Amino acid sequence: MATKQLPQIAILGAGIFVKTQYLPRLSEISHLFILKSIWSRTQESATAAVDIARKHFPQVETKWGDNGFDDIIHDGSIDAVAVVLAGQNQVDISLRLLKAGKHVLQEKPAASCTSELEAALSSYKSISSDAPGQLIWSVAENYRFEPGLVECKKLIAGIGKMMSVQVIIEGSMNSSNPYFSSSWRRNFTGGFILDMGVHFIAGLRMLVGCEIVSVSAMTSHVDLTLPPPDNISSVFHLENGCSGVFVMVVSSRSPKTLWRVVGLNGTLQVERGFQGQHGYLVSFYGTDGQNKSSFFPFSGVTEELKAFINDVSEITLKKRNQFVTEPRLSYVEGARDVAVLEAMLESGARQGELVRLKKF
Ligand SMILES: *[C@@H]1O[C@H](CO)[C@@H](O)[C@H](O)[C@H]1NC(C)=O
Ligand SMILES: *[C@@H]1O[C@H](CO)[C@@H](O)[C@H](O)[C@H]1NC(C)=O
Ligand SMILES: *[C@@H]1O[C@H](CO)[C@@H](O)[C@H](O)[C@H]1NC(C)=O
Ligand SMILES: *[C@@H]1O[C@H](CO)[C@@H](O)[C@H](O)[C@H]1NC(C)=O
Ligand SMILES: CC(=O)N[C@H]1CO[C@H](CO)[C@@H](O)[C@@H]1O
Repeated sequence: MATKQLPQIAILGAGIFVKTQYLPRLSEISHLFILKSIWSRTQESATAAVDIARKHFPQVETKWGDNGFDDIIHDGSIDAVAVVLAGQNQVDISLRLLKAGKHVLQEKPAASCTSELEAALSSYKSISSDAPGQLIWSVAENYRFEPGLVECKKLIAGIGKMMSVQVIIEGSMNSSNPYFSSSWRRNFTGGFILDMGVHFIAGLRMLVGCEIVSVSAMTSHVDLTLPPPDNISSVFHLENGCSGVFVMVVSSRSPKTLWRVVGLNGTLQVERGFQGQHGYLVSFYGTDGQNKSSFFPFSGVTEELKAFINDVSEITLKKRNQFVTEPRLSYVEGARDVAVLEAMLESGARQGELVRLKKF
């Protein structure tokens, strides 16, 4: 019997996102890799995640604590590791894994601030230059893989010269949300604005296809059950000369996720919706007064995981030298999302002063 070689991966983390997203989505593509182990700080939480995973990955091992982490680091059969931990610890752990020669898919945000991003990128550079082959450090940002946003990227040229951009986010991060009590998100500078906001900035950057050069913002703390700030209103300026607004309320009674770009020849809008499934409704309004809409169900997490596993397979199994990895997964892309929000938060702390973006 021919045995097809598959990359072997481990997951670090056994929280809500691993149990409700990683494991179900990975099970859809279980023919593409072998899930070797799941690690958590405590045996109890690692076991709870492994119990869920066993249905699709019968051979998965339970690892916990310092010893379990060392086992993963020293296990030469593990090609890649998904790091799905508290935002404050991810960079440190990712760098330790990279040093051990593992490819890493780290959950967003890429880091908690730009000084950490700078240090991270310089460590990665030196680790990579010592590594015998190509070493991947990816940031898992599913919005860059959402079919609705990918479709918009294809349509954007049709609106002609860009005149205005709006990003309106009214979240529903109240006590019914499973992440509401997450302690690390509450102990994060920028609170939910940074942790959730990187998704919407990723969508914005992808849609407009150029970088943000400067921002000005007002922030406030209104809902005292949330960490500060919980709302932000920002003006941003794009490299292409166009400007726009980014408004985000962490917890509202009116859930809304919308990007809208108005151009000389048309308008493109993408809005979260529900048509039997959750997804994005993409609408194009043309010069002839016509509008066209299509609905794209969510599948960003699956697509992003598939892309990472493909990159790992190409490099470790097919030994393809100088293989060009998926650009939407690159660490630098994740870094740029964080830099935009940090600049907005910084401007907010200084009553709207114009802040120029750090370039990554
Ligand atoms: C915008 O519309 C004008 C006039 O209809 C046309 O000449 C031009 O090519 C269009 N530009 C784009 C980018 O579609
Ligand atoms: C919050 O973060 C600080 C600094 O990152 C850390 O020293 C502290 O232990 C954290 N507290 C909690 C409750 O996680
Ligand atoms: C939280 O927000 C959702 C969506 O708006 C709403 O259905 C739910 O009732 C809210 N829960 C609380 C406790 O306010
Ligand atoms: C889009 O066009 C349809 C007719 O083709 C019309 O019924 C609808 O109101 C239009 N929607 C908007 C937002 O203009
Ligand atoms: C920056 C900003 O928009 N702040 C607003 C946050 O929400 C409260 C309550 O609606 C407003 O008073 C603030 O102006």
